[in-house]
Amino acid sequence: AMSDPEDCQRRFQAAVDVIQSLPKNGSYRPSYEVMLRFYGLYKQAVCGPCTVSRPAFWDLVGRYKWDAWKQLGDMNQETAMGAYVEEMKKVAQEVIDIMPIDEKTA
Ligand code: ST9
Repeated sequence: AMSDPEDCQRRFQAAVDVIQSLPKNGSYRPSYEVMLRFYGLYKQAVCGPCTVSRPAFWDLVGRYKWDAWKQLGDMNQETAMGAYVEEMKKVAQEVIDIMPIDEKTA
């Protein structure tokens, strides 16, 4: 069932595997906003709430990443896994809607 914790974990792992196996440079360029959304949910799902301290001011990327994770507060790990999967479905659908047919295999 959808609410089964093992099912949730399996779907999440499948989504993580897909994203980790995508080429770094492809015809689709995810926005920073999209990447940060995936990042925050991934950290929340895998590590739980963010308890580390905010990176130093010169580490801009580190701070954006930290903020994306921190803002999820105490969202529980299963909820984060579900949201990650939903986010991937949403982005995949956007890619399908936007891309010309011949670029989908490029
Ligand atoms: C293209 C093909 O054009 C055609 C379109 C296909 C459409 C498919 C649609 C599906 C959705 C796509 C969404 C993409 C957005 C991805 C954003 C991810 C941030 N999720 O181990 P490290 C963290 S494709 C989130 O050093 P790796 C990890 O905790 C063209 N975060 O690096 C660490 O942070 P910290 C576009 C994850 O293993 C940091 O990332 N291609 C995940 O070398 C670095 O980890 C792409 O967008 C995860 N699954 O790289 C490529 N795993 O240190 C997308 C790890 O703070 N993939 N992290 O703990 C990638 O960029 C990389 O595989 C990676 C991991 C960054 C996710």
